[in-house]
Amino acid sequence: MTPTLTVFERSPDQGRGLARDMRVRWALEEAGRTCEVRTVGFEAMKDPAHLARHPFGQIPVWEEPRAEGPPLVLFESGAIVLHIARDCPVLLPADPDARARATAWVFAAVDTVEPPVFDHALLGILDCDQPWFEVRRAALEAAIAERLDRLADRLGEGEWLDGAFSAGDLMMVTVLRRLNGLPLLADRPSVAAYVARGEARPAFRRAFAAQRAQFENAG
Ligand code: GTB
Repeated sequence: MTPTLTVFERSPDQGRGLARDMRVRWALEEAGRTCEVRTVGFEAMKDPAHLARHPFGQIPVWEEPRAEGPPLVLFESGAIVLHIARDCPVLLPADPDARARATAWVFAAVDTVEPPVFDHALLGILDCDQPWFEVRRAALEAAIAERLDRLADRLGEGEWLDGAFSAGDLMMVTVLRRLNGLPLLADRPSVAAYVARGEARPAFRRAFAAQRAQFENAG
């Protein structure tokens, strides 16, 4: 019984793999699993049928059929990635302490690093004409710089945040990819190299190609 992942019908990121289904697609590839893809348009995201799957009318949504009873329906990309990771030692190691630390990095990605990074991206799209734009941009860039400096400290000479690659790295790389091309990232070569290492993984490349093909086929 194949699970279903619901994604944007036509992602506003133009196939750059920045929407939050990308992290789920990548986790699936790392785990050697497949899924059906269901697409949803912007209007349909707020229809009762989609709201029944996702309380906030967003993507991604994960649906996993059960032999008996209703399917498991999950929202929140971090929760979906952790669910997929449960049975995948590449994403969550067997050692309980290493597993707990990898989980902490998943939360760090979505709760500590993603907010200023995403707000910075939204600011550039929505608020360029606001009189307070420059002040807000400076504040967000300072917040992002601080997070990146601490990540650089933690990475040191290492390849990944806590020894072997894990779901924590997968989530962190998907968050930091939004900074590709910006001095904020380029000025921190060890963090930029960390992002590039994630993007070079075969599983990332397969997931990226799949979402790009879907975007192109959507016309
Ligand atoms: N915390 C939730 C999670 O991690 O799953 C956040 C989910 C979320 O924000 N989903 C967005 C969504 O459904 C898509 S990913 N938005 C529609 C809505 O809220 O009505 C966010 C996103 C959107 C667009 C780009 N882009 O164009 O680059 C990147 C990321």
